[in-house]
Amino acid sequence: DTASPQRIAVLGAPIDLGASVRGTLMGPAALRTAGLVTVLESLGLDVIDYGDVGIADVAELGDEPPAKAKHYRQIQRWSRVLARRSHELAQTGAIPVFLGGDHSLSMGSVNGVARHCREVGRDLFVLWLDAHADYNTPHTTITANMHGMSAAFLCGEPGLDGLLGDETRAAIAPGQLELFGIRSIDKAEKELLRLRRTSIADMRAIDEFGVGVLMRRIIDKVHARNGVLHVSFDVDFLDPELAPGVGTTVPGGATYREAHLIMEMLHDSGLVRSVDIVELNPFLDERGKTARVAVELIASLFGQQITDRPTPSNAIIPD
Ligand code: 5AB
Ligand code: MN
Ligand code: MN
Ligand code: MN
Repeated sequence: DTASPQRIAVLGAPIDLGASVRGTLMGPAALRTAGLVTVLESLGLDVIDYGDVGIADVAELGDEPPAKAKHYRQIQRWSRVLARRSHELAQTGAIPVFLGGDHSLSMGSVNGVARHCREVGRDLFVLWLDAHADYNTPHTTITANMHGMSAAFLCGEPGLDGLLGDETRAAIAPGQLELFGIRSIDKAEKELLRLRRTSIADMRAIDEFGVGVLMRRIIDKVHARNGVLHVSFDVDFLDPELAPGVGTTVPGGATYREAHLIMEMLHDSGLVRSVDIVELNPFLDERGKTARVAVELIASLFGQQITDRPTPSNAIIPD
């Protein structure tokens, strides 16, 4: 639409204490090694890599940690610094791309983006591509792992209310969360999701209707509300055959072709304003396979196409 190239702001968050399996802290390095920045540049985008964020300078707060939230203090420091950086990056007009790191990083990244959206009066919708719903709270969790709580936290569920301290918590309405690719939900988590009437495209729905129809529905809804999209891409969304480099594999995930179609449709929608790539565990990967697939998918999300169509036939031109 404009003459100046789209700007992308890459920020790594080497965090792995939110998960039970160590190793996602190597995720940002693996994604860079797999060529993330050069691939985006080759698409004509203006990429600034801000390196990795750290928590060394983030003070500890004095709130009472919840009984069931492992490494609460550390995750709190990550969330606080990420919420602040994410808000700053969104304000620059660039598209922030957060490299994880386990999925607890979204508590900070999405919060910052949501705060910015609130300030500019746009509704933020969050597309959660994941095998899991991540809709546990410290009350419902059976593992106490905080990477299973991020979506619930973002929807304002109780139990982690002191997490950001004085940082403005910007919750999204449960109706602005779109869970997609889900195939593993805990019992209490399922009840909470039912209570909130959360939109869930589980693998059964994907098998029955196909990703094209389900994605079109989400894209149309966001357009109709004049909203924008954050894509939180947990690589365990993909089938473990395709993406073995994750700590929480669940069989029966998205295929190579389904994942590419999703990314291409998201690009054509023009709605995506921010992205997380999370849960890549290079320690468990097979010769960089998962990192490479993740980079390919991000390239599709930012406009790489099999054939170079100057104007995609199904493009939706945002007003
Ligand atoms: B992931 C589980 N529901 O709460 C829990 O990988 C798994 O970010 C959460 O999606 C998986 O610990 C978190 C059993
Ligand atoms: Mn997740
Ligand atoms: Mn997951
Ligand atoms: Mn995981």
